[in-house]
Amino acid sequence: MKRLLATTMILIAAPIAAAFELPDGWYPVGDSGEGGYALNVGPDTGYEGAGLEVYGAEHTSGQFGGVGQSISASDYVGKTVQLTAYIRTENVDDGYAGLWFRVDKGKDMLVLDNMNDRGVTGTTGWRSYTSVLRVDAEATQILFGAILTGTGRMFVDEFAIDIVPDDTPTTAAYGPNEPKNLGF
Ligand SMILES: [Ca+2]
Repeated sequence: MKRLLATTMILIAAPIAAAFELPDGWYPVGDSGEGGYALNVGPDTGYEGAGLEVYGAEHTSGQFGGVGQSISASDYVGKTVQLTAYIRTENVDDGYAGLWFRVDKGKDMLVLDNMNDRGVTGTTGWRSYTSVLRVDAEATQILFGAILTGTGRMFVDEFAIDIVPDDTPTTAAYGPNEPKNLGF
């Protein structure tokens, strides 16, 4: 009887002790996980059905948590590419919620947009956000996801990556097209 009880307890305890697993393709970034930002996919926490929740109540500036995914750049080289996702926030303070979108060549980062110039703060309803980057002809990898810095709760859902017309304004700082004040 004692032995049976012990076995039953292990069976009950196992799912609680098991680490939360993100859906295939996604990985945690920054200070996510034990002792850091909590990640959870709820069946009805998304813009449509399931969505990701990132919770950082105990955290302060300088820390961030969230998710990422990496894909080959091969289908996107030489193109202008738009990342879209829906974000909702609750009490985001001392930081922001946003998408992150990055293009790499091998181990080198070519360009990054992490929405630090236009992040979502406070409590907001579902809204679509975009990030637009040019994918260099020599790019090898595209990385994207969502992050929360500071405190509060972010919900994110329905990511999409689309090739857009080349005249679509980008959201990363490549610098101005024309030089300025060359003669002072
Ligand atoms: Ca969803």
